[in-house]
Amino acid sequence: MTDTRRPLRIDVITIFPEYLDALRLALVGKAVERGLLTIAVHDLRDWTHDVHRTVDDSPYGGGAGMVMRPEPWWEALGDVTAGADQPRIVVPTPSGRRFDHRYATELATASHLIFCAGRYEGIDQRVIDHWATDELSLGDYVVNGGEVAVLAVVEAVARLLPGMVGNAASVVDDSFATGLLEGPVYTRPEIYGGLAVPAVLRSGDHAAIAAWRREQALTRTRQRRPDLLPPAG
Ligand code: JD8
Repeated sequence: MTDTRRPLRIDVITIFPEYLDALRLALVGKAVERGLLTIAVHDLRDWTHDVHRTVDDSPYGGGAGMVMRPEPWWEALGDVTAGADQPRIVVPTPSGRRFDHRYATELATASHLIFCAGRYEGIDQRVIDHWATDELSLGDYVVNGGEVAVLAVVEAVARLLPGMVGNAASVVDDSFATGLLEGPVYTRPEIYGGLAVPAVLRSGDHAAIAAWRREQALTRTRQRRPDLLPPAG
């Protein structure tokens, strides 16, 4: 089916634009080539006006580290949003809404996503208060900047776009789309390291294979992520 939707537009603002080079590779890179989405990466320092291209300053109230100055973000977001139609402006932060499959499906319905990848101790709160529609957390741990969250979110959102993944079934079968973890997968050779591929997978009995795969996913989910299963009873 031809997808008549306009391509999802993604803008990323960062002081490490090369960090996002990975988005040119693999499925996301191919999707950009196919026009399913556009990705523009912007160097925040292009909106500074001093010889040192300064993006940070000491925190009011003292404390360790530096805070990202509001001015470059304000000017960058003013330019990137110019003419845009209600973009979702997503700021990765440890204090954000936990990113998960449901959140990915929400973001995949947007026509324009702008990611603000912060560094240091974070971005001046006034930028977030005025511009951000979303504060998003990759998980309950701390990393050194927002770029890795942008990579993960763009990967997760892009695979949900119509036409992105060749075999549409593989997306609906994704772990968190089904509520279960992925089961084991195997390929040739039939025996390797003295270990054989489960016979059912070589049986050609598609009903038995489907049943086996579901049981494996259920068992793995019970053992590793019981929180994903509905409460018993
Ligand atoms: C954005 C700066 C580093 C965070 C002082 C360490 C997301 N799940 C997540 N963990 N950490 C982040 C994240 C960390 C960031 C920035 C996202 C910008 N830092 C700061 C506060 C404490 N350093 C994240 N999504």
